[in-house]
Amino acid sequence: MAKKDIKIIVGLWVLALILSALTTWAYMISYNPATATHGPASISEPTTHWLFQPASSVAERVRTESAWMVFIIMPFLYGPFLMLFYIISRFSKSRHPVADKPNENLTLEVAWTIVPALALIVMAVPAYEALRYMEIPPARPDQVINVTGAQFYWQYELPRYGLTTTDNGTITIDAKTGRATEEDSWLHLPINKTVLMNGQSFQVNHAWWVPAFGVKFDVIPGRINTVWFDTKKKGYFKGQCAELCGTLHAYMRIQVVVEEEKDFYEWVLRKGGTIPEEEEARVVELLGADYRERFAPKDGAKPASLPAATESAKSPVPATAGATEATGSK
Ligand SMILES: [Cu+2]
Repeated sequence: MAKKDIKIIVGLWVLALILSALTTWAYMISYNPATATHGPASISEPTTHWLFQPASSVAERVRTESAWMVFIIMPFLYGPFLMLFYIISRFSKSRHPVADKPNENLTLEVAWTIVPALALIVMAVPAYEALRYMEIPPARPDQVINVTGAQFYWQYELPRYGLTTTDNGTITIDAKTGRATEEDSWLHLPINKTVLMNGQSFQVNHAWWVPAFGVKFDVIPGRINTVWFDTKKKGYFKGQCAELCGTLHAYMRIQVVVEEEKDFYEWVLRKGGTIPEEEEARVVELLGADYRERFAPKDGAKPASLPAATESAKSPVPATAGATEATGSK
């Protein structure tokens, strides 16, 4: 191999680095400016992509780390391919009829072992930090939600407001308003708050997964798993049960509405929730002193929840609860 070839190969590796930087840049600017600051404005709008429109700090963190990974990994894809194309053309039979005698190059062999190993270490550090960030919930979360997976619906409990709501996955779009008639039974969250989520299940395993929040966690009978995220964007965020849990697994959709604090309190009151003393002043400020009369749920207006779910949710799930025991003989 001539000196010139070595220069060209080094040049190709520099090109590979530039291409990687361009790929990462293209990846990072792939926000849709129309929806970058908020999620879908109604449930009938398409889902925003978690990678391009993260709606929580956790999802943002995941996105930043993955862009960093792309930057580190791509040279290992571009570099060998560029070299391969160059070598195929440079050392073809017509241009290089007599093959070089194969020989060893210790420096090169050490380099191509150490460089990828270093790349793995460089990737592991921010990945571990991101993991820590995701795993350690805030000490004083603004909202605590207890989610329970069931065959085949989701039940949310907001203990602070004495509120339980059941989302059975159905979405009926009202042609006039373009909104779903079930909206009140979905999980509602106020914007710019930290949320701690405790998940459990009866019967079988499920997984609560809302990509825009960067959250996916297993909910398992007999234990409580916890995740956290914050609500950085208003809108309708969709998710799905991500653990094959039975015949209607595909219908265990998840809908989360992130809205202004005022709208959130209105929802709490419409659902028959109570406002804790320490939040009273804030609610009066947002909704007016007569909020109790104005937003009290009318008789019969309380959305019916599935009785089986409510009963089981009240009693703690026994550690040994099997499918037959939890479903009971109903
Ligand atoms: Cu499920």
